[in-house]
Amino acid sequence: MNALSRLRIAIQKSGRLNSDSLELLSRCGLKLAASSNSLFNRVENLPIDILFVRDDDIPSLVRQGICDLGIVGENVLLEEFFSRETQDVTPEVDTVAQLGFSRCRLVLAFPFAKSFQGPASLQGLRIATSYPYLLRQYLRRAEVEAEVMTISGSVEIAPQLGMADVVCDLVSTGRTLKENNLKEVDELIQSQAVLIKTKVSWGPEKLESFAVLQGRMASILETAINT
Ligand code: PRT
Ligand code: ZN
Repeated sequence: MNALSRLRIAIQKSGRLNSDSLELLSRCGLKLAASSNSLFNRVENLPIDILFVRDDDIPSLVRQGICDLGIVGENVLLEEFFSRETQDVTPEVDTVAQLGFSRCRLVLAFPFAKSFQGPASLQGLRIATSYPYLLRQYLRRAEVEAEVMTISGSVEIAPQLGMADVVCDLVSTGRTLKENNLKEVDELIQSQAVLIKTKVSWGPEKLESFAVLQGRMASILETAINT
């Protein structure tokens, strides 16, 4: 069986999604070959390969059909979608399943002392975020003009440093916001990890491998919901 007939799945190389993604694939019965290559691994018992990448690269790898499937947060998927809103005709991706892990929310947070009376309170403010496209979408809908300051990490510290007035960032427990004297004032999206699938068409071998994987995953997810 050549490389083109093997199903290729992109997962995060390291970070919050990595171990849950690997665990799910392992529960689906996929046995990874012992390999010295940390970016690519063959599955021994099914015609499937795993590619380890940064989570931000997963939507475009799957959209372009370089990978057939991917496991990524809905936040990253939506951000990539809005970053391309004026662009091309390349097919989008299909979301096959919500996987129930890496749950978080993208929220707006204000310093404790600053009051929020709806999106209009953002007018003219500097907002630090790693999600500029989702934030601009929110601002457009609210018909508010604010300065979007894109930073790739440690967003919550920006107001204390005088870099921004407020922030728009992911929360799960809410601890980081609290530690930085910030309060949640509005929610942009809720997110969890999802399995996405390319719209680029497959040959019969890939279709067969996908059917096996999807069947096993569906019963695992169903069990998780019912327990
Ligand atoms: O290197 P690579 O680009 O692959 O990874 P990354 O650094 O971009 O992402 P990573 O591993 O940090 O997160 C991967 C995905 O996990 C995210 O895209 C979300 O889908 C999901 N996720 C779930 C989270 C969180 N929970 C989360 N709490 N991602 C980030 N956070 C951060 C948040 O940005 C904030 O700084 O955790 C802090 C808040 O956590 P609490 O618990 O204090 O609220
Ligand atoms: Zn990332």
